[in-house]
Amino acid sequence: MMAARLPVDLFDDGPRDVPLGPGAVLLGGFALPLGEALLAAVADVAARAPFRHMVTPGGWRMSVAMTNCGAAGWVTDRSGYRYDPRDPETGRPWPALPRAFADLAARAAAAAGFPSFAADACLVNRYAPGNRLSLHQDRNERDFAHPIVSVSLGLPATFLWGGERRADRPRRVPLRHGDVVVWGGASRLAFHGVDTLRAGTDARTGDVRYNLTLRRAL
Ligand code: MD3
Ligand code: FE
Repeated sequence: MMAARLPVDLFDDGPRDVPLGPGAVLLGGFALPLGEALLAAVADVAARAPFRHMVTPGGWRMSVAMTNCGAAGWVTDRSGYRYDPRDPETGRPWPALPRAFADLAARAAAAAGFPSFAADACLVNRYAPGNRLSLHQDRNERDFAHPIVSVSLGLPATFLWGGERRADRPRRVPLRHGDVVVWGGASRLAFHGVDTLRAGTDARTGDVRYNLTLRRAL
């Protein structure tokens, strides 16, 4: 018997390459084929450098849990923000940057017009329902000519993309599992954040969202 043709749109989950602004592009689903390998690598990193809630210079504990891998990791404490070659919690160097992270970042950056991007650091963020990341700029890296590549895994989130000034009303960009965004050029110093994560269940990550930000920090 002939199977009934389902009313599916083959392109529903196809590529969604959306230019977000000068130097910024959303590569929808770019990391989908690698999702499981990336999550396995996150678990491996977290086994050696556990997720923790860092304290801001102002004394607030961050709701988002973080860890790092690579030659240096982004940390904050009462003394300020910095890249540190060692994990302050263990005194050991951060776990090496997994090959899958570095390869993905290079391919995504090239697809977005940054052909020679070589990440040396990755901040791994873990969001539970109710967690948010308030508007900020990423300016602890040495050279802003390098883009930042971000990879979303697990629960969906709403990314908040502000402008050059903190007061600019942010645009809301939905990010799903497997989405990759490359932020370079004139967008590199844009204010950005993540809206409060809504509760949900993802088949791959359960009740959390992970975000990888691959950077050239040093
Ligand atoms: C735009 N992470 O770790 S990723 C961060 O989803 C951070 O966890 C968010 O902001 C997250 O610093 C957003 C997207 C992102 C990352 C870096 C950027 C957007 C950016 C740097 C400049 C402009
Ligand atoms: Fe950021």
